[in-house]
Amino acid sequence: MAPGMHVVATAGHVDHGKSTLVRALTGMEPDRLAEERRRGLTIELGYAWTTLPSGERVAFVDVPGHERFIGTMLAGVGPVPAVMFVVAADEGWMPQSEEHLVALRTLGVRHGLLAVTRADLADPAPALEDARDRLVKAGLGEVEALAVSGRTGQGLDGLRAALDRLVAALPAPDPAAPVRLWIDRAFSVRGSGTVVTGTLPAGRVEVGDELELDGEPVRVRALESLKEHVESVTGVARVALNLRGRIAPQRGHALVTPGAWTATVLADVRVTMAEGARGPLPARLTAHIGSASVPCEVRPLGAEAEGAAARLRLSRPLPLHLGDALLLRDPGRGQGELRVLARATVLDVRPPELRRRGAARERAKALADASADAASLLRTHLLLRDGELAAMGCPPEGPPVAAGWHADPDHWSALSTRLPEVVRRYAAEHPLEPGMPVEAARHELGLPDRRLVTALVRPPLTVADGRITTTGRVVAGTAGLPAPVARAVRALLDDLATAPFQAPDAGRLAALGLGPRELAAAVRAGALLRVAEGVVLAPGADARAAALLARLPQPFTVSQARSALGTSRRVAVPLLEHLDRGGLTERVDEVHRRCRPAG
Ligand SMILES: Nc1nc2c(ncn2[C@@H]2O[C@H](COP(=O)(O)OP(=O)(O)OP(=O)(O)O)[C@@H](O)[C@H]2O)c(=O)[nH]1
Ligand SMILES: [Mg+2]
Repeated sequence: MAPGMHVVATAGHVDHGKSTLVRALTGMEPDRLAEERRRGLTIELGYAWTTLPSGERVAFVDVPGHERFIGTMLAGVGPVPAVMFVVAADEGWMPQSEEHLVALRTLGVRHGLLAVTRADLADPAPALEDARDRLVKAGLGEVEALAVSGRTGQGLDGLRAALDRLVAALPAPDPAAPVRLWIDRAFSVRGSGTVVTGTLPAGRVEVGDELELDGEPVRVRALESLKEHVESVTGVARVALNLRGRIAPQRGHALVTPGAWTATVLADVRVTMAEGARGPLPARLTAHIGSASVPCEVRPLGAEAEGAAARLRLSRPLPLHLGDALLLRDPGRGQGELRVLARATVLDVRPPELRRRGAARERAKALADASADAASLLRTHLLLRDGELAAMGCPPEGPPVAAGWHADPDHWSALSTRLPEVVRRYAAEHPLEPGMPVEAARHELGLPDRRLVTALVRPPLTVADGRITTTGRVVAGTAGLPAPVARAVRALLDDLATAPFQAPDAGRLAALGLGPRELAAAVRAGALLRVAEGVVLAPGADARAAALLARLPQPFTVSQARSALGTSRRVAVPLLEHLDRGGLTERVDEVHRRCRPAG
């Protein structure tokens, strides 16, 4: 395989040496603006890259640490999967160290390492120990911590090796994922038109592709990655796209695969307060996702206790999927106050209107039990098409009930009970007609497609010549679990909805308070699937994995399986062994497996 590319963002307090370290590692200048060099301060996002000892390439998005530029910092970190957290040995933990860490935690960044820099100025040991504890507690996993100096070069070889280990442990993103490229820079180049840059988190972009920007079609004329012309690029990658279209791109807008996302100003979310933040949330906040920062209104839907469900109204549409995490920030707060307030996990991107009295409360109850998946969506929307589910980021979990339609099982069985009654009544009222027209039944049942009616026909009903004549699901649940465990499991399931095979690591489990006993209870309740010691996935992930693996050329290797599933070896190896045990896959030889035919 060609050497991969990885993207790592910096984070840390102002002046702690982020840019100096990036410069020392890459030989490139992340602070490009004259003003930045004059003031010795990062203002805009900086970009620099290098080749690691293994041959893998890593691009850094260097963020500003000054508290005034927190919006820019979030835009840089937003689409990036891993972070190099920088703390100065001579200053130790500072307010923006804390704010950046809260932001990373809230955004769900779970991979990183710690560089305690300026180690030539002070003994790095105290800062190192303190900062490492904080990062581990924040769910960044088994954080490697290194003392370095961007000035003398001390520790840089060790840091390069640690970066190699960090990127090797990152889950492989899905190359078939729909594209959502959050723009972080946009400019015009004389002679070639509009250019945008961003971090492509997953999926693939090719020269000639048609993408969409705020609903407008755009064509990719040319493509660069790390200043090299390329024909195609697969995430994770830094990319620059030369675009054709009637567009004026800006930071915070996204280029997306047409039809694969839902652009919405309304979203129903589950609010999780950030570490140290207290509710209630102010009604007006700024929502951050990717490189976007958008003013929004927050409407709590129920009493706080009911799972903190809320409806967000964004000031402009954003392309969203269920399971997306938005960071909510209060831009009005002053110095020293906690400004990162909460994570909002998207649970619906086409929320129903709340007109009746008590509708908001009921909605809050429904959302308290919802996860970011097709089953939860169907409980609200009852019937959805394949394409609608895809645009909401929820691949259907079972076969369609009819021609690309998916139904909530309860709703579907209620309909199949109602249809014979409706047909009987029609026959009684129209004794001379040879049965009930399918169209009349569709209208009576309030269905959007006649094919749904015919799919509901079963003996003793039959359908012929467009007329119907006469002659009932289990979702494993968190319901029986203690409330804190149920909540923690739902948070995991939210994570897994977007990345179904990226099992939470020990740090994440610990951060959620899920120890061996809690996990065992959740597995017994059928709320989680245990693949191996400490490796859990959503129920049904094994069948889903088998279905994905069946599409690979057979037989396949662990590494092919790993990239098809978008995960790491830590998960892929035990998952394959689990599938072997379940008879879904079998070993062919030392390195190959194949899927076993069903039955
Ligand atoms: N002695 C010493 N000085 C350093 C080291 N790293 C950075 N500095 C100095 O610390 C100051 C700040 O460094 P920067 O790299 O600009 O810090 P930064 O974290 O990028 O700052 P912002 O981007 O504004 O948040 C500069 O004067 C650097 O020369 C180091 O390892 N040793
Ligand atoms: Mg800097």
